Amino acid sequence: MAVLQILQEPNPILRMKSKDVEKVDHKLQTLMNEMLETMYQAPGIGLAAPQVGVLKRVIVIDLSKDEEKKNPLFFVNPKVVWKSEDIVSREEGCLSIPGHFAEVRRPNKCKVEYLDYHGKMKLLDAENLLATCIQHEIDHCNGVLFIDYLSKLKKDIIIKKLIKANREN
Ligand code: GNR
Ligand code: NI
Repeated sequence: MAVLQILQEPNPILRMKSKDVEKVDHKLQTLMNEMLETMYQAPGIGLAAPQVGVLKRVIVIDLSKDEEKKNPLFFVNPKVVWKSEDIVSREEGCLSIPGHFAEVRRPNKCKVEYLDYHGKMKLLDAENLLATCIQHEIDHCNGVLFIDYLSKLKKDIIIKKLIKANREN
């Protein structure tokens, strides 16, 4: 199973809008498996297909702790159909923005409609970190990164640092 390369900001691909998946077939399942491997290896708790250069609306998430049994979640064409009024601020990071973390405010709960690993329609009630993570990943599918919610100054500082770090690497 291949580990894929994770694109880093600034990269125009990360700013493009991903397309809906037509059919959950074996080829898409292979992509989902490779995304999961890539996420575990990083390590991260979520990964969206555009982060590995594939502009499809596919995300993988696993919030299980190191010592726990793995609990991979696969979402194809995820759509938030309901968001709670209550907003929480949580510290976010992103594998495409390594080494930078910031508080982001989002609805604490949401309901998400999606196709699962087998192409079956599902509706999930998410809250807390899972709700944050799903919203963060769906943002990726729309070309949005968590730094877009920060002040222009904070965002520009982070982007400058990423460019500098990349020059030196
Ligand atoms: O690994 C990740 N951790 C994380 C922490 C708080 C909110 C969102 C995330 S997702 C991130 C992995 C990632 O970049 N997914 O797109
Ligand atoms: Ni991310």
